[in-house]
Amino acid sequence: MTERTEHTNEAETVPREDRRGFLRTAGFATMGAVAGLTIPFRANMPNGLVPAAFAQGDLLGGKDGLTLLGDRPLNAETPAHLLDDPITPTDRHFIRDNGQLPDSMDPDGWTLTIDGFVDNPMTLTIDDLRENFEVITRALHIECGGNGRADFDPPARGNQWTVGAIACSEWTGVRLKDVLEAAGVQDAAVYTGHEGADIHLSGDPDKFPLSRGMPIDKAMDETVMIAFEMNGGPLHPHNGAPLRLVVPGWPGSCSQKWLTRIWVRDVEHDGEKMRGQSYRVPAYPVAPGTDVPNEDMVIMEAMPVKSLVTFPANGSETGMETEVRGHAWVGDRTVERMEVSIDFGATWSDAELDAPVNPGAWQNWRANVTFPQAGYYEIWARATDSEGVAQPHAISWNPRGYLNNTFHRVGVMAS
Ligand SMILES: Nc1nc2c(c(=O)[nH]1)N[C@H]1C(S)=C(S)[C@@H](COP(=O)(O)O)O[C@H]1N2
Ligand SMILES: [Mo]
Repeated sequence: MTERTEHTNEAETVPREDRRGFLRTAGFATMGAVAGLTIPFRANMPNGLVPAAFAQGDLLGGKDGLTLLGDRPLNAETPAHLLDDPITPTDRHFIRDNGQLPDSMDPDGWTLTIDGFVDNPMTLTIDDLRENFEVITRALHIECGGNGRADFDPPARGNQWTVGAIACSEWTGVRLKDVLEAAGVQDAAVYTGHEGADIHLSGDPDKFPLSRGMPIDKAMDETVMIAFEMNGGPLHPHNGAPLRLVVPGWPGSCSQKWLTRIWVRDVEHDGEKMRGQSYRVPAYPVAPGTDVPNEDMVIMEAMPVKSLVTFPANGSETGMETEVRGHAWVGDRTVERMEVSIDFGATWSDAELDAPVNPGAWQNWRANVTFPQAGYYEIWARATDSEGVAQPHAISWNPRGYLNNTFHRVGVMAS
């Protein structure tokens, strides 16, 4: 990897691995000791009871500080201030599951099938991928198409993501393009269809919780990866272990987790959540609350320009001068400009913006702000992409609450 700015925040003064590993193996007595608690009625605790205070952490498989949105399927987002690192640690990568975890996530014996409109259909193990293709490591961002849905008015059905369904981890794997070239994509191919081993909520083995795809041109993009490592370690169970797609800049739903098959098709893929209103937006702007017929909805492709303020945290106290920093990203373009405002958007000043460490990575930015007097301020951050498109003030409303890229606002008390 090329240069990065490292910032640490308070939560990292305790080495997270140690704390997590310790908690995972600790009994109740030690858990109490860790939290600095005595449990007076410990003798009455049923054997195997997980103390309620620890239950969420346990459910989220060691994830650190994520906000649980729902547990069936499991969905959890990361508060903005916990996304401060230039590369998102595995235990802070958000979770968006449409079904239940596969029965087995054992990398040994896991296979990926490439078939359909290819000359050489193949079934590959993870070792085959490692041995036959160039293994690369890239920082790539994944954002859920519904990130920001909580701000829709009238509200949109679905997970009420605020700002934290975004992450940029470092992925190791192979280029999808290299694998597709080895399989020999035929001229008739127009689309991919992705399948994973997760289980539909109904338990029906014939149904996929999610099976999406992308146009063949996007599948052949250099940045699209089949990943078997995340941040130098195994993939987290809820982030698709042991094998997944990573399609930076496109709706997260393209990045199939627990990947078992890439079906090369001569028609647009019609798998689960490709049709109707799922991951689609109206072909034309509509007034909030409009019912849009299915035939007027188009499949979402590249995500719009967006940014986050990851320091300071919303609701925190700051001095009269502070560094403000975060990340900015955009679908198939790059972010060209980053600005901040402390006067509710009346004036904006340029922030320092890094180039992406590689194509498909988010871009880190920072600015120093000086508050003119003590009091409450809102820090607003606005990114502009390489086509001159900036983050808007207002949501472009759509029925399912996708693509909200309004700018991020963080309130602070300066003194
Ligand atoms: N097999 C499978 N892949 C999936 C999903 C899923 O439910 N099943 N969810 C998708 C959606 S909607 C998103 S936003 C991303 C989220 O990736 P993450 O959970 O690793 O953050 O995974 C995608 N891949
Ligand atoms: Mo998503």
